[in-house]
Amino acid sequence: MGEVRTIKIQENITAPNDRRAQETRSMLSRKGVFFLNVMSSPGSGKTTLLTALINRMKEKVRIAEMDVDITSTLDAQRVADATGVRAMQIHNGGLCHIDADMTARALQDFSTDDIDFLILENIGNLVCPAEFDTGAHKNMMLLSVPEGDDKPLKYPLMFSVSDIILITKTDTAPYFNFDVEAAKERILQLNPAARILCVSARTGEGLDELEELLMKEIDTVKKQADS
Ligand SMILES: Nc1nc2c(ncn2[C@@H]2O[C@H](COP(=O)(O)OP(=O)(O)OP(=O)(O)O)[C@@H](O)[C@H]2O)c(=O)[nH]1
Ligand SMILES: [Mg+2]
Ligand SMILES: [Zn+2]
Repeated sequence: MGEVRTIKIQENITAPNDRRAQETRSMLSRKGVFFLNVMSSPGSGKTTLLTALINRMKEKVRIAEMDVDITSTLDAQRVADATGVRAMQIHNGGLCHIDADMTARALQDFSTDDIDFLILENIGNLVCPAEFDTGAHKNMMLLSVPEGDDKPLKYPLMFSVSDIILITKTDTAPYFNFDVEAAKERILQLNPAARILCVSARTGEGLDELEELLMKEIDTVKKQADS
């Protein structure tokens, strides 16, 4: 079994979130660590996709993962067992999101000296996590086919703050009336700069493209740190 530590972090509501987030981003930029925050509703497939992605990328770059959950250690354990990379479970005291201060305090206990790529699996929620900058360089979100193509209309903030938007579980398309073009149009109306990819952790569709996109981000942060 992979080893997983757990840290309990309660929210400090007085911390000015954006300043704290910027401090984390600058600290990681100086070290050349690309930090990706991954969000979606519960069960969209974050852990499954990240596990597949880490296994494809772990020989090329050094990766660590943090998972946020209310009480369980299931996701960090799943990632540690399935990939062998260093994983941390953050228990956030029952909140439905994680903010910059909680992320920063978790990082005090989780070394980022020996990695190139830090992933945060945020808590499953399409509303709150979008309101808090965690200090990540980029936000990535998943919209799975079973959830429906209307979600950009119902949860616009999440789609607006995400740089990379994955339409996932595309292997289930035959069973759902998910209109990919309509979803893309709705997303681009909210967020014209969004990179939208269709992926499936089951079939591997789109994972080459996603890996390539993330490798570019990792390279960019690394080059800026070296210069
Ligand atoms: N068909 C199909 N099922 C998938 C895919 N990705 C994930 N799943 C399934 O979706 C379910 C939820 O996946 P998880 O990876 O646990 O989802 P999550 O977003 O991490 O869930 P929370 O952490 O609870 O928010 C599991 O039964 C997965 O096997 C996919 O691409 N295709
Ligand atoms: Mg998960
Ligand atoms: Zn919340």
